[in-house]
Amino acid sequence: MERTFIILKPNAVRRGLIGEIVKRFEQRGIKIVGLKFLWMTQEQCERLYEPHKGKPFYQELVEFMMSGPVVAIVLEAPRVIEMVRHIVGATDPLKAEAGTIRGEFALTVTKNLIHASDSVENAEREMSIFFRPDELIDYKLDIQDDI
Ligand code: YYY
Ligand code: MG
Repeated sequence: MERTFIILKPNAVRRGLIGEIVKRFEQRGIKIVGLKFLWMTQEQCERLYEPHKGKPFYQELVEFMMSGPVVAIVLEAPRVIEMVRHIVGATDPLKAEAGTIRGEFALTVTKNLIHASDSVENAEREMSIFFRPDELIDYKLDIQDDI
């Protein structure tokens, strides 16, 4: 079983889209194993986006991510990293397919509503910035045998 890490960005919270976005993962049968509402610190933000340090969009991205509270979530399912990125859509909302989160609700690259890990290594690294191991909850979904 694989795990991934997502963040509902500050504009997703401000626009009242938490339920709409979380619903899409739940209805797919993906299990929530960690969930937190928080305002990112500079340190958390710099660690999360460490791979992007020095890129032209970095400063704007960091400022935006700290402009309000976010929802940090750890999800679990088979091949969940790829599955979640598929549900989220392309980084640039202009290129995101209709039916994806970004393809339906986002307008610009910076404010593309949601972060999702892109590899097993990054998922582990990113979730460890926001969750202690004991904050990830082990339980069974009712639908486990049905999806
Ligand atoms: O993984 P994903 O979020 O789809 O894109 P990344 O290439 O990892 O970039 C992270 C984040 O940076 C992106 O969600 C918005 C922002 N960004 C940007 O503002 N402008 C770009 N040209 C590329 C990325
Ligand atoms: Mg990325």
